[in-house]
This record gives sequence, C-alpha cells and structure tokens, in this order.
Amino acid sequence: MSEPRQYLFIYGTLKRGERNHRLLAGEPFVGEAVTEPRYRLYDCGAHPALVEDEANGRALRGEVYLVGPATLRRLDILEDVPHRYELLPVRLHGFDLPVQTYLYRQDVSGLPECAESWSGRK
Ligand code: PCA
Repeated sequence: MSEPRQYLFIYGTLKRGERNHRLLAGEPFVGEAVTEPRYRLYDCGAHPALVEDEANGRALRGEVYLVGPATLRRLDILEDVPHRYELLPVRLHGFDLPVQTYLYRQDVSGLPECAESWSGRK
C-alpha cells in the first residue's frame, strides 16, 4: 500500500513567492489558513521559526498543502528534522483534519518576533 498524503501547514520559505516554494511543485494547494492562537513566530533572518505558546500565543497565517511522501522526505532534509525543526501536529482555525507543521526546535531568545506572518522579501 502506498503511503498517504498528509496535510502540511507552511509559514515560511515554502510559501508561494518564497525561495523554497518550488519544492512543493505539483502538490495540491488546499488553501490559506490561520492557526489557533497558541503559537509564536520569530524571524531568524533567512527563515522564520514557529514555536508553541499555549498561554500567550497568536493566530499565525500560512498555507496548507496535501503533500505526498516523497516530497515530505525532501522537506525533512531541507528543514534539518529533527535538529532544527520537527514535523508535529498544529491546530488550525476551522480545519478539523489532522495537519502537521515544521515546529522550530532551537532557542528563539533574542530573535525579533513577527506579528502574524513572515516574509522573506524584506
Ligand atoms: N520553511 C518551513 C518552516 C520554516 C521555513 O522557512 C515553512 O515554510 O513552513
């Protein structure tokens, strides 16, 4: 049996118009999405970092794709899973199916915070 496709919420360099978007070529775009207000987004310069903050989080904007296993394997390498990011469930507003995102696993102290979304086109 072939591995199933998975819903993936992306919020950084994988978005449309950003530098790694080509890695999602051919994967179905599901729609724009907003997280539940339980996360925070920081700017590492070349890429953003999404972390959990259940008590004081914000609603963050991104895009959802239905991604196949071969693409997910390539993305895991790009995102240096499990050292820099880890693929974990994320809660999106009004989206009740299981969806994952690349949560940042490193220290964000001292990084500037993004309000609700990140752009690499500074
Ligand atoms: N790439 C992934 C995680 C952060 C990044 O820059 C994304 O776009 O969601």
